[in-house]
Amino acid sequence: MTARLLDGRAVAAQIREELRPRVAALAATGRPPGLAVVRVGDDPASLSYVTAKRRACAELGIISSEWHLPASASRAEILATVERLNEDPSVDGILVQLPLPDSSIEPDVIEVIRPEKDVDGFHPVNVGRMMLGLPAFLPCTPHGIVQLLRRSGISTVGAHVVIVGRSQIVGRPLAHLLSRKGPDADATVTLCHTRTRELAAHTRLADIVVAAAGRPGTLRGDMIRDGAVVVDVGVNRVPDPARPCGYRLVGDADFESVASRAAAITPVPGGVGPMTIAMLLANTVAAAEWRGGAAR
Ligand code: L34
Repeated sequence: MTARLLDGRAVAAQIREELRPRVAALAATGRPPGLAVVRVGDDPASLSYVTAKRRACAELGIISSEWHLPASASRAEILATVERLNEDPSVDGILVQLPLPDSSIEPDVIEVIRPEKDVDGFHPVNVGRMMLGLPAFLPCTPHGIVQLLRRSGISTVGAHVVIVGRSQIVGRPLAHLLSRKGPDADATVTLCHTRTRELAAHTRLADIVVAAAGRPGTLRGDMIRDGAVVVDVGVNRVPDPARPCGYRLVGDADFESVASRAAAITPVPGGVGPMTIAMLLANTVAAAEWRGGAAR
């Protein structure tokens, strides 16, 4: 079998087209949607993701601003930056790009973002609301995966989904979204992680495998059944002297061996990454539409 590619770039473009009239309606009121991005330090991957996010905003007519702080910025400086953006009426959405140089302050920084501006869906209020099935900003990567599957015609209803990786921003919320009731969910979910015994024994039972461990080679062809669907969330830079930039991107799945057995697979790049950005745009537009707190 040769796997069908699940084209995240194409589906993301479709989502952007659906957002376009909503952005235009907001712009017509004189208040286009506004996104503020906070970036701390000089992590090259963060710079590349933030640049892609700002470009996507500009293309759609969302006003974006970037607040770049040095790696040496203190906890108080970062919190003060977020608090200023909380008070700024032109800012509908606030995103603090993770990881922070000092990851121990991430919970405090996330918690200071006003929940109605938390377009990443990371604030405890949004996490709690999501868990309870109340209206909430959904985290962009897991929501992007749900949309990519649905818009690619892959049903999760009654399916066994095995997720490898229990992160707070991907694996854990995805397990929740896919196991809840509803047409884009209703899956039976197994959440695997670094301490899982016999990982392959789990992944081989899956109709859909999500590789979200952040490590290349997490999933190999011999770990899936013929005809499984594979969602590869990894974005890993591996050294490649043959490239001008000195690296290439690989996912968490060993693409060759997995694609030879799978029915469908998301490529890296061009799979989940663009979907993450599309869902950020969608959350920002929703934040602007809900301005003033109509939904909460
Ligand atoms: N606060 N921090 C916050 N929100 C997020 O949603 C993120 N994430 C993750 C890292 N930190 C965050 C992202 O934005 C990962 N992530 C992300 C976003 C976009 C892409 C990858 C990861 C992406 O566009 N990937 C492209 C290739 C990009 C490249 O060339 O480097 C792709 O096609 O996969």
